Amino acid sequence: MGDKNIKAAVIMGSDSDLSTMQKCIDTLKEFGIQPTVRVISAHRTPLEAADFADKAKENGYKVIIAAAGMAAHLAGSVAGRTELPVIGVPMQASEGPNGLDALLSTVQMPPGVPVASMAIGKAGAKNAAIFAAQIISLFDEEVDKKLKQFRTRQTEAVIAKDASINS
Ligand code: RP5
Repeated sequence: MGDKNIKAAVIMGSDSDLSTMQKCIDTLKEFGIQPTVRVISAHRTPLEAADFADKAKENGYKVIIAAAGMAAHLAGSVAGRTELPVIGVPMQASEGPNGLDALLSTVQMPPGVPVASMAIGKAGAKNAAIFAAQIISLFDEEVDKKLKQFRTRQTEAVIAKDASINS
């Protein structure tokens, strides 16, 4: 592994997270970022998770997006093994706590090892991609341009809706 042109990795604890994380992958592609996508679990494949984290920087990634549900330790365990920025996306995998379990597991990192935690589910998946693009835009002009265009389109769409409601 290690295509130096691939700047972002999207990892998730289970293939059952993919339907939610597809929003993240699609949004990254809209910004011209082709991510590596992997199913890696902090609990079920801990050695693979450690190996991925240990080699992520030398493999050329600039940012890692890690999604997991229930006791969501993936983002945190990866963050503990790399200096790369790690964005966590809590998945709504359990029936009881509705993703609150994953949110708290993702966001409540001990001081010294931060994870940028997004919202639960699809909103978090989309925002993770935008946040990753914001990081990459600091050194990639094409992504920066696409990010500005996205913001303009988003603003114009809301203004148009406001105008149509009042017309
Ligand atoms: C987590 O457990 C995964 O990220 C997933 O959200 C949840 C349930 O996994 P499956 O039982 O659907 O594989 O590790």
